[in-house]
Amino acid sequence: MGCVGRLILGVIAAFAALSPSVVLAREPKAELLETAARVSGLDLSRRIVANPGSAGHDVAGYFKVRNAGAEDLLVGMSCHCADRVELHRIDRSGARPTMITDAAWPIPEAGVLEVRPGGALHLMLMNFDPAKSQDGRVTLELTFRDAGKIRADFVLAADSRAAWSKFEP
Ligand SMILES: [Cu+2]
Repeated sequence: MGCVGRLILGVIAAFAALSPSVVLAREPKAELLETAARVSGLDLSRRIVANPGSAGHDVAGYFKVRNAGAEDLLVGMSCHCADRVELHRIDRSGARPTMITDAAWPIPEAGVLEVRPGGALHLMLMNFDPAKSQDGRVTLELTFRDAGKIRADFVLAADSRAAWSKFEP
């Protein structure tokens, strides 16, 4: 094979090697989008807000807290993107499901609080305004009884179940 033939094969191989990474670059995995959010022994991950696409809706948010330390309590959340952020629990004990606003959620000692799509718990961002997002994220402030306050980015997701499952197990 001549020099030119080898060169052409080399170019083809380079493109073949390159194209999958180009496709991946267009669809980054969710965990790559997520920056670390830690305070004391608490680690916040899978931070998602459902994106309604327009303003004026009450939208759900989800996240996971890993606790390496003693029991703590999530006592409040806020966002400049919403009138207020409530801790909602779906009560299915009656004839039809109702939403209850909790005052706080416990974070068990050396345990996990998982607020996941399809579960009993969700955040509710009242009168959410997606125009307040930046780079597809909004910043929420969480207040823990012992660990104090932490600000964390939440990724806006059109499909929060799909976004949740994109994260590492
Ligand atoms: Cu709700």
